[in-house]
Amino acid sequence: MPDIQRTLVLLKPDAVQRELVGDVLHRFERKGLKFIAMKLIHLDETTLAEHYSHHTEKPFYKGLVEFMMQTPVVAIVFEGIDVVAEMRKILGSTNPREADAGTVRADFSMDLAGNIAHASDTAENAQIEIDRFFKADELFDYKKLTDQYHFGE
Ligand code: FUP
Repeated sequence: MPDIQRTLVLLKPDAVQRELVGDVLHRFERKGLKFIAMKLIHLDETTLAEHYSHHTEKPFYKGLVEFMMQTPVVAIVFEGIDVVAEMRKILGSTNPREADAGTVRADFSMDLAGNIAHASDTAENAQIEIDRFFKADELFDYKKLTDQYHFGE
């Protein structure tokens, strides 16, 4: 049985300011990934302290939080086979200068904080992050007619 997962993506303020939202979203769409929720959110310090709880003691934390509050971010939930790992593969390594060519971060960025997008690292964390940013009735259930071309029968 295929492992149907969900993952949470945030297109960060650098993507918004640099007018890259459409380009990045286009890459996800061309891969056949299915979004089931999408909205703008202006993050606050409380939400970011939860989201980056593994970084609160780090020297870069304050700058990271200020950066993440510069503009609204585009929050998206994707659903599909192995979508957690697939999304992280498309984005590439956290540091854009170490990311493989062809990935979003390698192709669009040189900056560690401004690395275009966040994506959940495990299915378990994805569920926590989705609950953090979305209400249940903001997630949609629909059939994508192109699934047969992307995933076979
Ligand atoms: P990721 O799971 O790829 O989002 O990576 P991390 O959770 O390790 O990092 C979260 C954010 O902190 C990244 F967007 C980049 C930023 N960061 C820095 O700004 N400086 C660092 O030294 C490490 C991470």
